[in-house]
Amino acid sequence: MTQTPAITLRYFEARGRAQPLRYYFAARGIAYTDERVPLSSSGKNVWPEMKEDRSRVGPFHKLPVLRYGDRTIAETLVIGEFLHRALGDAALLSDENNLRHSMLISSLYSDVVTPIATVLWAEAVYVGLDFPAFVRQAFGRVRGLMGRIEQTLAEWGWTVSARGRPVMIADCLLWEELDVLQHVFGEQARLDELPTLSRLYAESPGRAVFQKLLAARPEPVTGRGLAAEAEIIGRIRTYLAG
Ligand SMILES: N[C@@H](CCC(=O)N[C@@H](CS)C(=O)NCC(=O)O)C(=O)O
Repeated sequence: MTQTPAITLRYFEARGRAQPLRYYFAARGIAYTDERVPLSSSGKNVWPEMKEDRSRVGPFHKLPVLRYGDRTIAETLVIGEFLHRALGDAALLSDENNLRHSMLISSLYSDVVTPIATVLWAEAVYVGLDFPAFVRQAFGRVRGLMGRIEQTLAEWGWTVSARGRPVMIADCLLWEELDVLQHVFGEQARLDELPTLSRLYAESPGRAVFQKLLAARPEPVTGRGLAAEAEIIGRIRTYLAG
């Protein structure tokens, strides 16, 4: 097992921005404390008070926050980049492959994670929104990008290179987004039409660990809570089928 200082990952009781980091620690056998802050929908609304405690929520008063020994690191992308270097992954990749790793993370985070979360939150945020039209538009963009990622990962030979090295942050984020895509958009995600991504999803070296973690703690993708999110997802699928 890799020797590290004490690690705590603090995030809400949701998959959200932290789930790929949870997968990463589990797949790599890295001991850490998975501190999950209850969502307000659970009835225990501890966040407003915690949010004022900079020692726990970091410089921007948001989560996730990583404690790594005596260091506090905020911002999801920065946490991922920090772990990639601190745990020796960057040293295992060539300059070119480090760039590819970062590019894939950046694209998935900005153009897949964020739009899907925005769709799930949209009705609460934008009063009077034409939600079905918004869903179709957002889904079209995300699905289009997945086609581009399919082509790029095939060109990069990602499936083969991923088999020859430890599970890295980009692998965890990619698997999570492929899972979330299907969870939210159902069969409309049409993953079967994307052979490289289908294969990466089915044969990712971390898959068994990721699935075990998900099954152990079924949680919503966003902070809306399981019940509210399930209802929204049901409607999203209806709009896309119509
Ligand atoms: N730019 C930050 C955004 C973090 C963020 O917005 N976190 C949300 C949860 S996903 C949060 O802490 N929300 C509570 C709040 O803002 O009060 C990142 O990428 O990590």
